Amino acid sequence: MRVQVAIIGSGPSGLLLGQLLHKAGISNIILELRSQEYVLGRIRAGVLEQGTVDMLDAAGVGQRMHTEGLVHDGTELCFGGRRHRIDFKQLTGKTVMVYGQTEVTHDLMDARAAAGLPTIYEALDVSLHDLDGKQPRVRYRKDGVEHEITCDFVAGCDGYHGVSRASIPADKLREFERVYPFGWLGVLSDTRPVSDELIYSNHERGFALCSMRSLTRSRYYIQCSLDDKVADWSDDAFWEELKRRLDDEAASTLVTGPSIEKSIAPLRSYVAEPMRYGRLFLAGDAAHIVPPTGAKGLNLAASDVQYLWQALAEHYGGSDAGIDHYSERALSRVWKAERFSWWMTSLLHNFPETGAFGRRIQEAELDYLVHSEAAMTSLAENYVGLPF
Ligand code: FAS
Ligand code: PHB
Repeated sequence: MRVQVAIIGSGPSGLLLGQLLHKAGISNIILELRSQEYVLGRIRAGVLEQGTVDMLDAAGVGQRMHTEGLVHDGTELCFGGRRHRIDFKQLTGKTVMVYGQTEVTHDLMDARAAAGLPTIYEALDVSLHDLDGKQPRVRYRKDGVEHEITCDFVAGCDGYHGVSRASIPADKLREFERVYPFGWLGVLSDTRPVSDELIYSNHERGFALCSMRSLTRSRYYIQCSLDDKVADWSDDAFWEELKRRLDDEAASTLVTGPSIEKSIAPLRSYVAEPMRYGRLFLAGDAAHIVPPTGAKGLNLAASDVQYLWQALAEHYGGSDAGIDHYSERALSRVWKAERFSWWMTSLLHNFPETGAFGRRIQEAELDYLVHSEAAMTSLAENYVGLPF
């Protein structure tokens, strides 16, 4: 089989890239390791920047998002037993869209199917070949049968554990990483959200986040030990700990209920440079990971895809300026989002190793933040998304 672009991975990066390439008349196929049901079963991001919303509209998949998504004008920081609002709209003129990654993935999969575009699910042993030549090849096994695809380019959209980054010779890659000494225990519940907007809480017992997927489905997180296992946490234990980390009003009005999903995610900051090797381009989590505190992971995948589909369209229009500039352009925005995600994580989580001094510094920074329009504007402009 031959296509212009072979996309590895059917997460948001791969699906959005496939849709935008198709609209630009560029043939593509997606190879996905897992089943479609497995991909849709993963519970991940919840907040979309305006730039991501605009891209989903440009891809022709924004309808349900505008109908079912929730536009948020701000968020609240909770510390010292009180909540403080950061008014994105007043400070930046921008808002964010609360619409789960699962729904984004669903909408993109539906659009891909409607366009009759090929996706090979449960494609095993994907391997990439001749990436440094003019005719890369991708091999995979499906139902016991070996297949080979020849293409012009390979888009590595296969996440942190994928095969694409691993196919780049080690001496061609520079990696930057920070692993955090804690994780996030997340719960999804069909309960009314505790507040109209998200609440990010800094508490001496640990970080907590109150988010949502709709007006009837809530998403909550608490900072937990990396030694914790999901089985260690009953629903009741989770709800009681979450209440301890919130202000009195939120704790008393929190609607609890059975968890419909419960998982622990480790937190890391990670960047691989460059995001290109020959005819292979990395996008999304395949190239970088952020701690979810700043709600940047999915949104960074979107800006990578924006730069990549434009660069590939330029190539087929006769100019390689875009593909030659892709890595540098993408990394410029990636590192700013890495910085913001690291800063939000450092500000809001409990770091026992920094001791009482570190705690006082956090308290002083939070107090300064909520009393300084300049500081709140800086948080707001990063949270709503820096320009693509
Ligand atoms: P993805 O990892 O979503 O997709 C990669 C795809 O490639 C997967 O479907 C995988 O099965 C497939 N794949 C892997 N190896 C392959 C191979 N060898 N061959 C073929 N296919 C292969 N971001 C936020 O903004 N907020 C959050 O709250 C948040 N929570 C998260 C929780 C967890 C547990 C994780 C892991 C991430 C979270 N993220 C969050 C980040 C997340 O949303 C990512 O940024 C987003 O999924 C990135 O999308 P992709 O780049 O498409 O990668
Ligand atoms: C979520 O709703 O899953 C979510 C929202 C904001 C974050 C992280 C996760 O910063």
